[in-house]
Amino acid sequence: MTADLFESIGSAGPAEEAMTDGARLLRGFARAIDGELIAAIDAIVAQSPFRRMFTPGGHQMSVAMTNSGSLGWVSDRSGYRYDAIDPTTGKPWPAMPSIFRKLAGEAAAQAGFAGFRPEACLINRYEPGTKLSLHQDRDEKNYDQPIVSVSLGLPAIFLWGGLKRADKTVRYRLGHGDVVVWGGPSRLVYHGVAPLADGEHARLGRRRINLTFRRAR
Ligand code: MD3
Ligand code: FE
Repeated sequence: MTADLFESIGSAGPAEEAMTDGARLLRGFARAIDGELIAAIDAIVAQSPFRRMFTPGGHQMSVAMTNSGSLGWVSDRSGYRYDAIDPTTGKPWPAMPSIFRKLAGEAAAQAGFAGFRPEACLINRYEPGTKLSLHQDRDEKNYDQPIVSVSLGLPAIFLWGGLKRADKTVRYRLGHGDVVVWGGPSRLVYHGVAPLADGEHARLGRRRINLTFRRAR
C-alpha cells in the first residue's frame, strides 16, 4: 500500500495526503450508479427495516441500521456479532443486490484488493445530529480483508484516529458517491462520524446513508 494515502480521483487536498497508510479514497466512485443504489436500499429496507440497536452497555445507538447479505452485523445486550437472521423479522437478511457486489469488488480491486467478495453489507442511516462514537471494527474474523465504505446523501465529517483510542483524530469530509477502501495498516484504526449537520440532499433529503461491505468470517 502506498504512503500517499487517501489518494483521490479528482481532488486530493493536502490534509488527505497526511493520512495513515492503508486507506484509499475513491471520490465520486459510486456517483454514476446512485439511483440504482438508492432503489436497492429502498427494497432492502422494505424487507428489513432500519432500527436503532442497543450496545452491550445498554445505550441505544443514534445511527439506525439494517443489513443485506448472508450475514448482518447486530448489537444487543449480549454483544456484537454477525448473524444470518434479522432479529427484528426472524428471517434471513435480504440478499445482497448484484449492483452492491459489483461496486464493492471493483472499488476493492482499484485499491489493490483483487477478489474481494463481501458477504455482509451493513447499511447505516444518519439524520441531523446522529453520530457514531470512536470505535474499532473488530467483530470480523479476518483482518486481512478490507472494508469498503460507500457514502450517499448529506456529507459527513469522518473522524480518523490511530491504533489507540486516545490518539489524535483528523477529519475528512465524505460526500455523496465517495467510496473508501480500508485495509492493511488502516484496518484497526479508531474511527467515527461527527454529529451530522442538517441540510437537504437532492436524492436523499435530510439523510446520509453509508454502506459498509465486509468479509465477516
Ligand atoms: C476504518 N461506519 O459501520 S464508514 C461502521 O460512516 C462505521 O457509517 C461509518 O464506522 C459510517 O463501523 C464509517 C468508513 C469506515 C468503515 C469501516 C472502517 C472506516 C473504517 C473499518 C476500519 C477502519
Ligand atoms: Fe466502523
